Amino acid sequence: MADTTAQRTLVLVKPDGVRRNLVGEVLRRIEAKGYSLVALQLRTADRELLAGHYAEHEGKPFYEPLVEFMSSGPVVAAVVEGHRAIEGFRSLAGATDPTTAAPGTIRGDLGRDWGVAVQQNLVHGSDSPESAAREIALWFPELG
Ligand code: RTP
Ligand code: MG
Repeated sequence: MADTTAQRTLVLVKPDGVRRNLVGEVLRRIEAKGYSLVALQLRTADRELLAGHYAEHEGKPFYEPLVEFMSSGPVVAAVVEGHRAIEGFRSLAGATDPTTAAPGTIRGDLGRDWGVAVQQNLVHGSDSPESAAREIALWFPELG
């Protein structure tokens, strides 16, 4: 029977994760969970792409520093597929704030937010099927 729970989600390894050579570790955790990579790229995002990606946060106090940080170096963007992958990857990532993210999660195990803003939390994952579709179309228009 076809798996009707299969989903695609957009994952980013943020500039702090790439700078700290944690790309392999993040992808390892994704694959170990049983998810598959559908698309993968390394690129430095421009402000236009990030404005689309973070449209929901425009106007919030952390928006400008977030866009500044996210365009400060290359990110790895991946389309990840699997059983309830949207919720599942957010569970792998852990809470937004690395200090309080649970041990066993990417942010909880690997996050180093001391002395820096909470925005440096290594990864992004889409938060709903609607966000996933929108974000995948932004980062990988060829998949549309
Ligand atoms: P993400 O979108 O990156 O997967 O993270 P999230 O859902 O856990 O967090 P969200 O609320 O969507 O916020 C997006 C990113 O903005 C930065 N942020 N900074 N108070 C702050 O300084 C603050 N709040 C959020 C984080 O990088 C967060 O991941
Ligand atoms: Mg979010």
